[in-house]
Amino acid sequence: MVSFEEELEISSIHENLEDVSARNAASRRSVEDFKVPAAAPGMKMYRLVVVSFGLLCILQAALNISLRLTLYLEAGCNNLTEERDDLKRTLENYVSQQNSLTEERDEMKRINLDLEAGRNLLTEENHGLKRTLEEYAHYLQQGWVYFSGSFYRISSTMKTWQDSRRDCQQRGADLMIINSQEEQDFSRQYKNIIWIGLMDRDTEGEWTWVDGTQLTTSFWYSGEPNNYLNKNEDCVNINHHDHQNSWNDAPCENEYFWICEKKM
Ligand code: MMA
Ligand code: CA
Repeated sequence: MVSFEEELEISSIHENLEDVSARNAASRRSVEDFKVPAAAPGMKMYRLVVVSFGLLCILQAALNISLRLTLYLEAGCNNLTEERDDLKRTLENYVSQQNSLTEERDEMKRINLDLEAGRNLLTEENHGLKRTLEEYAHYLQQGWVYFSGSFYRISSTMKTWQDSRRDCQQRGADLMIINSQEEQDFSRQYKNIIWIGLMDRDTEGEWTWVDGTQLTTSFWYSGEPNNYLNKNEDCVNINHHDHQNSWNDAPCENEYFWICEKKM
């Protein structure tokens, strides 16, 4: 038999159980409230397409960027190549310009050397001409007469052939040498007997001029040379001025006037 108290206790347990089951039901509802409702298969496909499209877009963008980057870098590279080629050409131009300048400089150097040599020659020639001019002035001042490339001077005193020659040599000249008809004619204007630079002292009959050359063209007076009376007539003078052929051999120790010649 169930007592009242027991009945009370059971009923309270019942109530508790109902409470618990009610709370459980409430909490189950609240959990189900938070659950995403299971998607339908069409929706899933839609999501997949959207996500794939998104990924494709990203891929496309990445490709675009990389393509742009490649083109940009390629253009930059081309520019650099062109610039490098330009610089190469410029450098080559400089090098060839420098080479031609070097050649020009060497040519100039050669020309300069030639000019220097020419100038030295001219300077030497100039000095030579100056000396000649000074010599001309000197002989003219001393009263020498110029004729056909030589100066001549007639002495005012008389000496032996040897002393006459010495006098000429002291004046930078020598006794006259006659090589042509013109010179022969020139020599006849002086009316005294005058020594000239011809003798055969070394070998009898071998007439030699004072410059060491042998006699070729001669202007002996008729009958000369005769080594008159074997008097050692080894020296020659101009004796017969009024004749084309005026020479005579005479003893070298005789004293006559003399004529000096200075070849210019
Ligand atoms: C001079 C003398 C000679 C010359 C004869 C010619 C008398 O001597 O000048 O040398 O040959 O004259 O007659
Ligand atoms: Ca004679």
